[in-house]
Amino acid sequence: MGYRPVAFLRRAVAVLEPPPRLVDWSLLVVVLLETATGLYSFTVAAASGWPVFWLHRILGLAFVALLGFKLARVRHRLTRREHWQASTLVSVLTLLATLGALATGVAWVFGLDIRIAYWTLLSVHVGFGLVLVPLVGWHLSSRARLPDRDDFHRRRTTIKYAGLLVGGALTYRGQELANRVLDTPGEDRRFTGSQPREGSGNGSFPVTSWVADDPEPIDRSTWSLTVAGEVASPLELSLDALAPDSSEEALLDCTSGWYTIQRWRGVRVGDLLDAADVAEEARFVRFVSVTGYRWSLPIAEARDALLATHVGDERLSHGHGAPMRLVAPGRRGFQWVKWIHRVEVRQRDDPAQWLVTLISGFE
Ligand SMILES: Nc1nc2c(c(=O)[nH]1)N[C@H]1C(S)=C(S)[C@@H](COP(=O)(O)O)O[C@H]1N2
Ligand SMILES: [Mo]
Repeated sequence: MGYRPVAFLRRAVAVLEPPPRLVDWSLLVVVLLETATGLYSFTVAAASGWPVFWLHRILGLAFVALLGFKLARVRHRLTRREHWQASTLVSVLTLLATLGALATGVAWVFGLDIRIAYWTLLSVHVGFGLVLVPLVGWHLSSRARLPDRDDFHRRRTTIKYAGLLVGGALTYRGQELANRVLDTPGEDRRFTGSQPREGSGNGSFPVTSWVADDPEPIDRSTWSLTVAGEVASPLELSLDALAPDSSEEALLDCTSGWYTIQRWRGVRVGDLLDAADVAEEARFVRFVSVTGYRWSLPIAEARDALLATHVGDERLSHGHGAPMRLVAPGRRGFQWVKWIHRVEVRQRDDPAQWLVTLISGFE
């Protein structure tokens, strides 16, 4: 007893462990792929996009094995003082960021729902991931050896990597099974990983702003909505001139890791566009916040979207975007622009919006 699991582990390691230099470069490749899939997943709102989340999870778990191989090989450089050098500090920081990213990722899948200061555990995970990229680059620049030809061209190596990925997929399945058996809160996550916020109205879901957007409450008596751009008759409407008579249930899924289903009420964008008489060349509709934050939707999709003044039969609170916010079903939360004061009909898409959402609100 006790001996067998150890022997089994040894054999598993022998089967799965790639040559050392390949382990190092694989760690880099996985960090880059995790960054790419992680960032890309922020834009995915439709259930058909599930593969990117799965890939991110499988690679993350394969990373645990690769890191284990690496640490087993280099641990003396960390534990023996005589091996310490300047680059050891970078190695230790890289290791800490890696462990932080892995631990928060795994804890998130189990449904651990704590906040660290203002941030959800998922946002902390993203933070660790983003600092990891420059750290890994720095770490490699001081230590990297290019792989040898002998490291490639081997069927065995291919089998090892396939084994790592299959192992990652099975481990993730196992973690999901554990969620079900142990009835953890992780079981309620959407395919995006987001956890539910139950209830209806302003108080039932968090106020979330992206980086620095935080305007003063808007004066309802002086606010107006402008509809302009590729239209024959531009509009400027006060709050009293708007009839919030369309309503719809829609799911808001924030990339910081929560979602809520609410009944939203307001003005259908298509009705506004008809009133303004849209030109034939129009292709996109841009929704602009008083803070400068903005997002564009293709015109057909925009027509179906709602400019909400109410949520769950309550008037929108300031934090949730009063007097008017975009409700864009099938889009991630960061595209649901709050505190809207302009709707611009345009011929072209707006790539700069990606940058603007990050920097709006900074003086
Ligand atoms: N103007 C503006 N709109 C915004 C944001 C922002 O920072 N500024 N944050 C977005 C993000 S990240 C999300 S998830 C939703 C959150 O809406 P809520 O604060 O009502 O929950 O609003 C979006 N709309
Ligand atoms: Mo968000």
